[in-house]
Amino acid sequence: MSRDVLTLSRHVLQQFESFTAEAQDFSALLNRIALAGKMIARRLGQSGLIEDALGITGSINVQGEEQKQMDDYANRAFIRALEQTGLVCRLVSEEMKTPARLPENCSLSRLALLIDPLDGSSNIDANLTVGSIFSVLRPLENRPEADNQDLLQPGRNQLAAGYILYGPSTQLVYSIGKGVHSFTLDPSLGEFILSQSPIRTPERGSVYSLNEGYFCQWNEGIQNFVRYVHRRDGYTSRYSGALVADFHRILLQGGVYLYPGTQKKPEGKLRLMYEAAPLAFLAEQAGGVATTGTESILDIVPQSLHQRVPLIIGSRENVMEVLNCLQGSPSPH
Ligand code: P6P
Repeated sequence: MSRDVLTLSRHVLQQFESFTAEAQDFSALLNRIALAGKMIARRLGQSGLIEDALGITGSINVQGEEQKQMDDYANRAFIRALEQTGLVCRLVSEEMKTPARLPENCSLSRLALLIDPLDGSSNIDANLTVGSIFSVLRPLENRPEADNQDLLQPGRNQLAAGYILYGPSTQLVYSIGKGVHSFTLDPSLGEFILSQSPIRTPERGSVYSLNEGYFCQWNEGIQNFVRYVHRRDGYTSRYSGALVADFHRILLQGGVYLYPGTQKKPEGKLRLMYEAAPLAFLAEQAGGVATTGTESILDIVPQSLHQRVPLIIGSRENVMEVLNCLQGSPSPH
């Protein structure tokens, strides 16, 4: 029997189990995020062929990093996909110091979208996998809008989170808190079609994913975990340089991804509100865990929109092995 063609917008409505205005707004919002993803996927597919799609813009982004042409394009794609919809007001982005208002006079009480528009963009010039990460928050009514304090809330408050993975196929993975669901873009239809639902992360996996080039900068606990996996059969290393790709593998197959802090940068590299928190939301929805090493990612109350945080995320048993090493008691095996 052929599989039903279930589109993203219909799946979102089904998730709400009713066609309320909120359900329709969410369906429309996920559709506009998907539109941004289609625009970015199309541009990535042409990047070796058209002028100024590769390389750098010459400016430095809010992260203090060289902005890639595609970083700028991806950020503008999300703005263009959302600016006239009235679905969200503030767009928080890794590429912008302050949130964009969509449109300028929008009501700050409307939903906010937080994005890493193109994660892993250093992979682009080598034609490797990259992704976009998104998170949806409702502003807190009891917090001032000034300085976006009404957005500084723990990841457990997210209304939705997900990512778009630009790989051999383009996939959109999302959750509104009712499990994790994956869609594959059918270019001939221009639609994201349901491909895996629900996604459950194995209790244990064989993959560990971290950049061992930083070994000397890590604390003793992380170094002990690396020594442990080197001695132990059953672990294999995979690290692509794109968080979304490395996380997607672990979400499906199990294992653990780490981007630890170092003595010099205890907070690590990854951003809490639009990288770690949305992926932590998905990880927990799929049965996995996400921690800084001392606290759950989803419990952290952010102090700023672009706050960095160490990240250890993946299968419950693999993350526990990391925590055992951090707490000084080498894993039992
Ligand atoms: P490093 C990409 O810049 C990113 O934010 C993640 O996608 C990726 O996992 C990590 O940084 C790679 O950082 O320091 O290993 O090159």
